[in-house]
Amino acid sequence: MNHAHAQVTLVISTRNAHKLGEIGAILGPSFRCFSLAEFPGAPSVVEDAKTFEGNATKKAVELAKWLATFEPRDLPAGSAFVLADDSGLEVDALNGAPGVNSARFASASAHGNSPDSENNAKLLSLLNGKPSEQRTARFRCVLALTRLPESNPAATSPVCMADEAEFGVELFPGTCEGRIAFAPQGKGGFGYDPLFIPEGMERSFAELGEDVKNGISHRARALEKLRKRLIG
Ligand code: ITT
Repeated sequence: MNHAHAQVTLVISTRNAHKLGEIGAILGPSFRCFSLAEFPGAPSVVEDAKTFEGNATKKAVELAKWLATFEPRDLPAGSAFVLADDSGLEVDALNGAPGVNSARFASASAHGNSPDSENNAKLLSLLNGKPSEQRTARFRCVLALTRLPESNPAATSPVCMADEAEFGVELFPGTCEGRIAFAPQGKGGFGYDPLFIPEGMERSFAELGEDVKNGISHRARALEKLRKRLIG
C-alpha cells in the first residue's frame, strides 16, 4: 500500500449504482471505496423508518454488523467505515412527498422500488396544472457513517448482540433547493434528475451533466461534511 497517499476505506451500503458512482466521483482518490458488489452475501435492508436519518442509520448499521460477524476479510480495522446514503425528493405542493418513499413512489408495494420513469410520470401528474411558483422542491440526502468494528478471529460473533446505539453512527445531511419541471428534460443522471431544476438554473440535473450536479447536489453537500470529518 502506498502510504504517501493516506486513504480512508469505505464500504458503501447501497444497491443503487448511480449513487455509488456519484459518491466515488465526488470523494476522489483519498477514499478507497468498496461496494456491495464485492459482498454479494450482504443482507438487504428493509427501509421502513419514517425519516432519511432512520433509514440511513439502518443501512449503515446492518451492513456493519454483518461485515464484522460474517466477513473477516482484509479490511483495515480501525480506519474502515461503512457509509450509507438515504435520499429523496421533497415537493412542497405535495407536503414533502415523495420524501423517504422516493424510490418506490409509483410502486404498489411498500418495499419494492418502482422504475424511475413511472415515479417521474406520477410526480408530473400530481403536479398537473400547478404553475412554476407552486413547483418548489428539494433533494435531501442523509449520510450515515459507522466505524467497522474489529472482526473477531475467534469467530464467536461478538457483535451479534450489539444494538444500534453501540455503533456510534454519525449523520451528515445535505440539501439542494430547486423546482419541478413541466416535462422530463435531459438524459443524464438518474431518478428524478430529468424533472429537477436546481435553484438559479434553467436546466435540469439530467441536462446539466454530472460535473455540475456533483458540484451542487444534496449528495455533494453531505459528502463535503463527511470529508471534513474524516480527512479535514
Ligand atoms: P439504496 O437504498 O440501495 O441506497 P435506493 O435507490 O433504494 O438505493 P433510497 O431508498 O435512498 O435509495 O431512495 C433514493 C431515491 O430518491 C432514488 O431511487 C431516486 O428516486 C431519488 N433520488 C435520490 N437522490 C437522487 C438524485 O441525486 N437524483 C435523482 N433522484 C434521486
